[in-house]
Amino acid sequence: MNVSVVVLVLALLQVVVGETAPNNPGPRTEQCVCSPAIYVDYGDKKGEEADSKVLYQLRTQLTLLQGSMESLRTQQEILIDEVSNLTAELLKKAEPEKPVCPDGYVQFEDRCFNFSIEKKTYTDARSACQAAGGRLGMPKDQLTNDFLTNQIETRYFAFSRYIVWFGLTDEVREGTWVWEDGTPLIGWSDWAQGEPDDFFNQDCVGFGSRFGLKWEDGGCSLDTYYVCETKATFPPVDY
Ligand SMILES: [Ca+2]
Ligand SMILES: [Ca+2]
Repeated sequence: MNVSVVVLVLALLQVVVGETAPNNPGPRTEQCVCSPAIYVDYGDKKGEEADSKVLYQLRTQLTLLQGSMESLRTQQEILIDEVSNLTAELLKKAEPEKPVCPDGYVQFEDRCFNFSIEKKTYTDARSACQAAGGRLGMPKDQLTNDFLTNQIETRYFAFSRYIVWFGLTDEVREGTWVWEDGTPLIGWSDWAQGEPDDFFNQDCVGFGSRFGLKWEDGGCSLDTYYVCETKATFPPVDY
């Protein structure tokens, strides 16, 4: 029996032992599962060396491929995140822009209101509102009036007695009430019981705390709180 035949017999014995003893798999059995195609020749040492070389190369390639796959997975995750961000940005840009209020103002529909911290005469309050780009507030309807009185209740609740000027006066002609935008008071109003009474020439109007924030006329020279309004505007487009 020459050397090649001995090696072949030993190899066959090893395979048989590996198959009949699954609890003790030899290294050969494991290698055969990994890549049986490489065992092309057990006839001599040279063949085994060649097989080991091929196996080594295949394992190296496998490691490289696994690395590439991991890298691709990472890139895929990054791309998914980017797509998600871009989609959100597009959706945001597709939304119709809404008018907004300047800082310090609260919005009601398309109007913005600011409630003073300091007290001023009616004339000075009017000037302050105009200087801020607006005018004294005008509660021309029930909904606007309710919004303003609710705001006032939360802001000035600590004070026992106050008036909050808004933009309505009869200073030009007694008994003819005119809003700050020059339109006459017609239709809906919210005068307190017994008001307006022009008591000692009262020509300016505000929400009166002693009347549950219903309207009262007061002396225009009274220093008290006031409410300004301005229009809500569309924010500048961000290209
Ligand atoms: Ca009057
Ligand atoms: Ca009065």
